[in-house]
Amino acid sequence: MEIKIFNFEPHGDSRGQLIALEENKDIPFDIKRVYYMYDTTPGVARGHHAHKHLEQILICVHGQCKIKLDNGHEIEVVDLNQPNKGLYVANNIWREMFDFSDGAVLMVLASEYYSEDDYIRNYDEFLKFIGGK
Ligand code: T46
Repeated sequence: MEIKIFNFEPHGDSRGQLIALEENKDIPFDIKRVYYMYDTTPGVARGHHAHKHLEQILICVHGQCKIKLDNGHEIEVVDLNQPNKGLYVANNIWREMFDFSDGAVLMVLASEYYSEDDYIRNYDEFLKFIGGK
């Protein structure tokens, strides 16, 4: 499976680092929504679903976590461990986020507004959905 990682350019100086992300430049879509998760309970995994249309970029802006991506044929696990590293997650990919470090903040830039209709939350339905494409 092709994994797309973006290495964003920090604007660093003696004060520290700053990263700026612009839609359709640094991020390959219109950014309609931003959300982030924090205070994650130790040991839990989140996600366990796919999206019919949504595209996203995941950035662990503090701490680290792992992302498992499954296209129905192959599984890859990506470490998100730097605030300048963005993982592109396309539609039709089953995803899981796990191994959150203490204090980790996972920020997500999304191409669509929130819509429960876009979720596929059952793995067998996901396999049927991509099989039917
Ligand atoms: C994804 C992964 C990476 C909203 O009301 N608006 C929102 O924009 C989002 C993302 C969630 N919610 C509500 C829906 C649930 O009641 O927040 C609650 C938790 O959402 P969920 O269980 O879907 O969260 P995760 O961490 O399992 O998955 C999230 C995104 O939902 C999903 O699109 O790709 O992060």
